[in-house]
Amino acid sequence: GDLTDSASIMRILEQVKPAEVYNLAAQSHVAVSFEEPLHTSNTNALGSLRILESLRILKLFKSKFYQASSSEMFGLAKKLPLDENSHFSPQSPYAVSKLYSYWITKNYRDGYGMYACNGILFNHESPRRSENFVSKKIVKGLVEVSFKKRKCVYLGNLYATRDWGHAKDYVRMMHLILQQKKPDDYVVATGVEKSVKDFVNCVAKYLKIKIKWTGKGLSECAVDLNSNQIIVKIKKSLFRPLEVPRLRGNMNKAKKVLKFKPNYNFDKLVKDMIDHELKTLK
Ligand code: F7E
Repeated sequence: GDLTDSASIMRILEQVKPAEVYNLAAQSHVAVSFEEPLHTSNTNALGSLRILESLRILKLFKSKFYQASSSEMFGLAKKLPLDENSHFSPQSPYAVSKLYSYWITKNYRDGYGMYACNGILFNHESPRRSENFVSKKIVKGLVEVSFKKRKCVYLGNLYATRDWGHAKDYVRMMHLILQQKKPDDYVVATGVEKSVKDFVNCVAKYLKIKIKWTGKGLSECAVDLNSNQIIVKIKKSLFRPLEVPRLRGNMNKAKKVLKFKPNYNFDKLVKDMIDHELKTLK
């Protein structure tokens, strides 16, 4: 189906009569949402409404609904860590569109008694992540540098921090969210905050590339101390019109109710992504 096409959604739901619906469809790239705000809103915001409204029209009140809400909705957070009661302050068309879906999901739950939940997931990565997201870009880029297949990786804001978890852990949580007696909303995070620069340092360490950072602002770069080559450079066009400077979640509710026990921490996540990249390259 296509979330911008109500009829296709309606037809599928009528045929399948699903026990559970996981709405993971989206234009999910924050930077792209500044270039394509209408497409992003149509898919991410109205797309969720199209599913919910189809379920209601078809009287599929037994179908449970999961909405992929995002930590981006918190945006310019005043106080960290962020939990289910934290204030929202979206900083991109992407975040605004996700906030619409967050509220409409709650609205259908409260108004029509539907089993509809929001998983407010912080960044979750895996070897399957595409290269236009920073985690994969760094891993793939530095692996290629270490095999001399590439000279340099270009990045934007090195100082943004994110709470990075593994997609495998988070998908288990999505499922658990729909297995509870009552529908509810949950933050899923690790509670650990790392910067983009920390990510680069961690990948370099695993690949045994000794780097030294020099310069400031747009001139900041990482030099490989072995080859004396610059392997990370900053590119102005990779900065966003608005940035979310820091994100860190508090997953106490998920821990308590869903018994959230992640198998991966930051280091294990990075290692998993590197191992996959090395295997692919070899
Ligand atoms: O950026 C900075 C960038 O694009 C992370 C999506 O899954 O998680 C993801 O959104 C940070 C930002 O992910 C580059 O400015 C620096 O501060 O990997 P990202 P995101 O924007 O955090 C949330 C939870 C979602 O819901 C989204 O769907 O890294 N950054 N240099 C860069 N980012 C990119 N992409 N490329 C760079 O060169």
